Amino acid sequence: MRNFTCVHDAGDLKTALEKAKQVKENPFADQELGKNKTLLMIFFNSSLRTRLSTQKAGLNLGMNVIVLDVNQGAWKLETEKGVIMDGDKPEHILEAIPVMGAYCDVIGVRSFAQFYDKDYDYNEVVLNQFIRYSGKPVFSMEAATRHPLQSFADLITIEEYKKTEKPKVVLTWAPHPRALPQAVPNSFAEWMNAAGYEFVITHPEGYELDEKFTGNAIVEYNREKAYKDADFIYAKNWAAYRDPNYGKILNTDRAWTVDSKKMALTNNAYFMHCLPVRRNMIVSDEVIDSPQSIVIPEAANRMVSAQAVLKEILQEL
Ligand code: AN0
Ligand code: CP
Repeated sequence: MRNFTCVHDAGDLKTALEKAKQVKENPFADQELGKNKTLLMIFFNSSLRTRLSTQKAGLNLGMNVIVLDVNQGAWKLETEKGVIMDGDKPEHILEAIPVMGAYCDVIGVRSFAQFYDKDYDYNEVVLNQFIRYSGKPVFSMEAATRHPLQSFADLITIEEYKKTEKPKVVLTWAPHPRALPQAVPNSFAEWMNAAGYEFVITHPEGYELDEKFTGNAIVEYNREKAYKDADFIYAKNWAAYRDPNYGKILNTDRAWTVDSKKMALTNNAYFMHCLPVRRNMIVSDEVIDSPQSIVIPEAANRMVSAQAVLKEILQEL
């Protein structure tokens, strides 16, 4: 594997899952693989899980790890090409990226959608610049349109908990006070489609995602119908994708909060969320505190997905 930005980079999912299982069972088996190799993690946005789990994954593989929060202590970076740099940004990403590449062997990048310009976001300008100019393998730690390490961990988790070969997995939109990117739901849809599960998406009108990611997924506007007989309920907020409302909040109706009443419609479904989660907005305390909530093992699997991906990248260095 050279770069890891989407489900296609993971190759055959059965094989990827098998390899992830080996990593989980024996996390220190490949300590030599990363010896004298440096992982550089670049954050343009906040993180708890991605930062810690990816760092731990690198350490498990014997790597050295450097973390840079671009917005804390580094020079402010200009990302637009061709601008006259007379503003508040002293350095251009066109120099910063190859410099970063010179100091490491593998680069992880977190760069969320900014919601100023849909094309800029959906063309993954920042991530692609790292791929183009760093000279090093690059993996996404949540970019503008996808969060593949999260989706891979979600897939691992569903495989661990599922009781039938093709479980019914339901992605439900849920309310949130701030406009959040579509990266997690886009990516989740892409991975669930690739896994071949029965996959249903439910959201209020106006929250349709890019069909490039949702593919043939069933979009069910009737929430109760969507929940019926679900084996997994995966909650997430996202801002509107479609024009003219790209990046806008259209709805904050707490009727969409995942609660016990709605969970009662399911096939005793497990509750999942990528975290961080706002309690009693996205999900009621009762549901997230119930035995059906698997958000903690889901987050723990972020270490597994990160290590499985880093291992593949290291093997091709
Ligand atoms: C981010 C998002 O929704 O994309 C990160 C999730 C992993 N969430 C927030 O900013 C709250
Ligand atoms: N799920 C996830 O990526 O969490 P962080 O934003 O804390 O990394």
